[in-house]
Amino acid sequence: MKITAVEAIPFAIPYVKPLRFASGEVHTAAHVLVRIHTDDGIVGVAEAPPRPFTYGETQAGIIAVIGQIFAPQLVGLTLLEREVVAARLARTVGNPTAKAAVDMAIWDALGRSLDLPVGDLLGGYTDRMRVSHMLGFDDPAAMVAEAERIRDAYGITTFKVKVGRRPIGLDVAVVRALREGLGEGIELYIDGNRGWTPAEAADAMRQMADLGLLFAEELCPADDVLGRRWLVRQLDVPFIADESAVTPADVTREILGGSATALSIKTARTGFTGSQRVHHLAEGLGLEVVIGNQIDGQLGTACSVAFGAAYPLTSRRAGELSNFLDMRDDLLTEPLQIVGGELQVRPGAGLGVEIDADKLAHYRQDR
Ligand code: MUC
Ligand code: MG
Repeated sequence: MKITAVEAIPFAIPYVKPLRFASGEVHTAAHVLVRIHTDDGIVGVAEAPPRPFTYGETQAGIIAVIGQIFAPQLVGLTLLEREVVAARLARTVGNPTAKAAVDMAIWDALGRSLDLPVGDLLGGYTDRMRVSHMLGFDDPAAMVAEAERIRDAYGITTFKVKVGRRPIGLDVAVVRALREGLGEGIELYIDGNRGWTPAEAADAMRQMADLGLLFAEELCPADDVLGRRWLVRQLDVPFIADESAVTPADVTREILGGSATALSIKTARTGFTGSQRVHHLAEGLGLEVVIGNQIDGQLGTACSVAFGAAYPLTSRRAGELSNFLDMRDDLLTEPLQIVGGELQVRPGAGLGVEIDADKLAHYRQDR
């Protein structure tokens, strides 16, 4: 079970329609496929989605840090030495999605070596999750039409609405149109990606007070600690920390400081090992948790659902597991299927997925 090589392969798959939100937009899934090879011939996989506007990582930077810094530190370790891996990766600051992909590819390789699903190794609570779909910026009619299409095609009834940075009246009109168009039976929450000031956020939340929001997520800049505390104190729905609470230490600071009351856990940035730490902390603190999406492809989504389904806390709420629906294609031999509003965990060893060699050859950017 010794690690012999760590590969970082750039690939790019276009989106059918771009996703736009307050801190950026995504037109192409220009991600990095990470492959961990062992001396038994096992190969574990995971993907890193660069999000320069959130973490400062780029595709070239992820490839460089894995190739130049992480790979030499990991070759020779066994798949069971995951805490040694975590400690070595932690010597380098930042680079969350690069570290997460390395960690998850090691878990995948471990599961394949033991012939056990990763979800069972993590916690084995359930085999599926309800799915929440993210609606990017558009006008109200287009966002309602998109939500109806997603509900009718996949049975999804939970929607996260992107807000912030554009006129508040437009965001409020979108949420109102969704509630009126899709009815009381759907769950709605908003994500501002740091796009409002605390006063703007308070105003917007007042205007949406009758719309039955489930949560509000990262409405204003994380650095505005006092403003966020002021905002959170006046809200009557949980306030989710996303970009502002990536590590367990961030979680402690945000929650105990009163500037958030719930958490987004994204395996794309904390892997399985770090996400376990955040999960256990959230459980101890009694927080609501949502499995978030770093605008992942199907491989990243397979990781999210494997982790989310592993625990009662993370599988309780609908997880954000559907961004891949906006991509033109993907890398897996068997595409993930959302049916009846749910995504099942793949049953096979490791993550239970295989990379399609022809698709990888077509989309990889290094050959
Ligand atoms: C989200 O929940 O914010 C958009 C930016 C990012 O970092 O993640 C996505 C989704
Ligand atoms: Mg968010």
